[in-house]
Amino acid sequence: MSHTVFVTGATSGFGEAIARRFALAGHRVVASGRRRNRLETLAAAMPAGLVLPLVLDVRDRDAVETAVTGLPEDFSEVDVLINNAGLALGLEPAQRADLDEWEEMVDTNIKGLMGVTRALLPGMVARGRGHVINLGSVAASWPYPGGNCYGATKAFVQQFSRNLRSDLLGTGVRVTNIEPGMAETEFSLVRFKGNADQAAAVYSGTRPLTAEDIAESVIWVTGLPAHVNINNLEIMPTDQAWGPFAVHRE
Ligand code: NDP
Ligand code: 8X3
Repeated sequence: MSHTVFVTGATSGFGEAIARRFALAGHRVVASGRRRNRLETLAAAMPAGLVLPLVLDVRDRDAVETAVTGLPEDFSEVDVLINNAGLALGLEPAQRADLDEWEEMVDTNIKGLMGVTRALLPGMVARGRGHVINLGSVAASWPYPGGNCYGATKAFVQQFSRNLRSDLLGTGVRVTNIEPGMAETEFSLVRFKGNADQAAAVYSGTRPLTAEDIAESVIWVTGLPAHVNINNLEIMPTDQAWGPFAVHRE
């Protein structure tokens, strides 16, 4: 079956890999993000007419509404939404963290995801089929120093995904929360404000997940029969696991 897929954050990392995988499999893809040149490069590299580049900042609620209602006919019946746009900023302890950065994470990872979901859900419900795939994180369930607000935004994504399932029961619309661990994308470059050495050190000497690994999991969950819903999928690199409890001693 051919899908119409709406991907947020398709200019880099997971979103770009997911958009590519769907387009190369012959599905129509609305590829959105803020960097126009990257979206146009992606569209030009894919089979003609399958990728619609859409410049969109998910934090702009009105722009999200306008973009969704203005989708050209060929791309208007979105049946797969990939809520991927998101970011972590900084790794400072809460008492030193930048409040503006916390707000940017909330505005993007929580409010942006809410807005795009709310704009696209009615069409899915009306058509009796659809799939919302949210990019959560292991940081939703497992705390780490400096993960403060970022992890909390992903905890929202986890519970929002579950509550969506409750609301959508009987509509034919599926919801999946994919929770990756360490994956090498531009994520750390963004977190460390463009400091390439600091970003590279995160992945140095280990074998992180790749964007392609996550795209593969998205293709898997969407390709399952319509009566099967993967609720939550936590994925770590083999080289990553949990740490022990931390104990402060005098
Ligand atoms: P990247 O930095 O490579 O990609 C992030 C994407 O989000 C970019 O395409 C960026 O596009 C987009 N984005 C950021 N802010 C906005 C915005 N306001 N409006 C629209 N798009 C936006 O990181 P990843 O691919 O790794 O991250 C994708 C998702 O996966 C995020 O939600 C992240 O939290 C999550 N994740 C990442 C993990 C990792 O280790 N890499 C692990 C677990 C989860 P542009 O700047 O062009 O707008
Ligand atoms: C990204 C993974 O561990 O950097 O969500 O928070 S982590």
